[in-house]
Amino acid sequence: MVSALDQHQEQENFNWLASKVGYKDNVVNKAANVKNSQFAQPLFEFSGACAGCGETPYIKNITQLFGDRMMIANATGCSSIYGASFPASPYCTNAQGHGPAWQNSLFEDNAEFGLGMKIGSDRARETVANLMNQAIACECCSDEIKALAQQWLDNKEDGTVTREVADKIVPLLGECKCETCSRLLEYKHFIPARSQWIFGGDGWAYDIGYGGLDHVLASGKNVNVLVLDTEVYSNTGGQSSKSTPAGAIAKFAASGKKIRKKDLGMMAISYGYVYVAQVAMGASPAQYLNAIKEAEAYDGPSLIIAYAPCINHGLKAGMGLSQKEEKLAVECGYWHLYRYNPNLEAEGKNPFSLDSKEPDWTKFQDFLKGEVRFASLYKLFPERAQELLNLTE
Ligand SMILES: Cc1ncc(C[n+]2csc(CCOP(=O)(O)OP(=O)(O)O)c2C)c(N)n1
Repeated sequence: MVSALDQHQEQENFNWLASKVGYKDNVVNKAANVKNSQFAQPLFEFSGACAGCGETPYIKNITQLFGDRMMIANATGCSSIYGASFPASPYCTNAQGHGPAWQNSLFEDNAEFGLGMKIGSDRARETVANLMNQAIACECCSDEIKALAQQWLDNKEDGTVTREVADKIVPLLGECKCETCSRLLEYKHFIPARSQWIFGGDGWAYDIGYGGLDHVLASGKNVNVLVLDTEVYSNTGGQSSKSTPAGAIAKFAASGKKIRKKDLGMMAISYGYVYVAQVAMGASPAQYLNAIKEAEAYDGPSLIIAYAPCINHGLKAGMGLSQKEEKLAVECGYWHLYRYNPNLEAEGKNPFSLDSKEPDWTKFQDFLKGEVRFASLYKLFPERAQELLNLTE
């Protein structure tokens, strides 16, 4: 232990690093692969989540890809607590001042809240479209403004192009004296295409917010849902949810849950027009990145179910190895990686791809024994434990 004041000497080094070295969002194509994505600035930094949290790496990475134009509706749960513990928030802005717009809603209506954000920003962007058309017809607007307005109209939903147009057109709008340009300036935040996200845990998605989530997925609207699946209500101390698998000990399931985990992905796939993926970053970062990019690009609802180890699981290897636990979970068949992309069906291809290998089932019970939530069943109910854990398998 050293005095906190001693550590302040690092501030100078940190400032130098941040201002002189910095991140490299534009040196390589950050979306091309996992390695490249790690040169980009996370717009979610220094969260107060537990060390080794399985949830935060997903959020960090998504903000590296889309953070400068993201809007996030966050269900109550761990992600809303480490997402905005007063007086600080880990969501931040890049050097240009762009970053995610974030808000927490109630536990029971977060999907609807996110859909409302989407409908609201779409409406505002329709106004932008009208104003861009007016600028093209305007006598006062310069040829440069007109060309940018046309470029915007041709690429309205393209995040990169609309960001470039915004960067160029905003300073010109200030110089032009017409009514259209001053109105466009009021709407400048809506010039870049927005990436709408809805975050929450399994307690929200599988249970309490499920009615709304189902409604929003069925709406066909272009929103991206990320379910941080810890298989329990983590933030309130590990209560059983419909995502808890059979055999796991959780609050309200003290003798091990008797019934199987709900298959949320399969339910969403049944619509046929929802992009669905199940991912585990530690098992396959590449599959995870593909799923995130495809989900974001899909012009309709997307659901990504992300496996997230949690302190409530009691990892015997420790939370320092939570990414490895995800790998073990996939190798033994506890968790599967897949993507269901409706666009492929339109091309006459199979929309479903199972991305994880045939599991090595001989490792399944060992995996369970590596987590206290399953292993403690042997101590508490030795005669029933094996029966229940076989059921899980
Ligand atoms: C309607 C309602 N019921 C209960 C709560 C209390 N509550 C806050 S967070 C939480 C647990 C969230 O669990 P989950 O959605 O799985 O997210 P995690 O904490 O695991 O990330 C609960 C029960 C609440 N905020 N609102």
